[in-house]
Amino acid sequence: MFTATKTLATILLAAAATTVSAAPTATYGGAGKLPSRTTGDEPAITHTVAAGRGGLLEFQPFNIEAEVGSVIEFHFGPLSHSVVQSSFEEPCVQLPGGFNSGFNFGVDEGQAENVYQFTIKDKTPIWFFCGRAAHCSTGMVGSVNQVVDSGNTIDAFIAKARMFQGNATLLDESAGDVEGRVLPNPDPLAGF
Ligand SMILES: *[C@@H]1O[C@H](CO)[C@@H](O)[C@H](O)[C@H]1NC(C)=O
Ligand SMILES: [Cu+2]
Repeated sequence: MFTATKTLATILLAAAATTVSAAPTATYGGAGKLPSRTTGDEPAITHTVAAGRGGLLEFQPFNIEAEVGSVIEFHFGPLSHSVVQSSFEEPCVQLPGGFNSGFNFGVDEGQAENVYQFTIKDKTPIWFFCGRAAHCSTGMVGSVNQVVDSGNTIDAFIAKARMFQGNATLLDESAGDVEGRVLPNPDPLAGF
């Protein structure tokens, strides 16, 4: 009895160890791993997105369905990430006039002290990527309000990003921050 229990525990430990050792390897996508947290009442719902949670090169969630008037709020994990608006066609290139959070969210562990937000003004799809080096080309991208029927889906966008070679293309900082804003992190101890 004792032996059998011990064996089972050993198996479980081995399984857990496998899971842990796999974590630092970039697991792209992350569907369902961290559902968008929503707080507040309409129309002031806030959708929280984690950038680089657990050292992964991904946004969680990477696809958000958001009503007009709701807020998308990015929390930044270890390493240094950013969030930059692109077109659907060029996932790793900043859209002229699009938002760019800049790189002021670096942190060694936990979450950066500030978050980056923008408000959804209409249902036009928003495509975004991490501007750090080649993170975008590994699939560190996301969308708000993809249009499934158009073929411009988040899956197609991720595939395009991964075909891209090299570092992201950013415009001058002055060209960014069109819609976005930096605020103190309201929940720096949660979730990372
Ligand atoms: C890409 O970015 C990395 C990190 O900033 C840098 O070391 C490297 O030189 C860049 N590569 C090119 C081709 O610009
Ligand atoms: Cu990144």
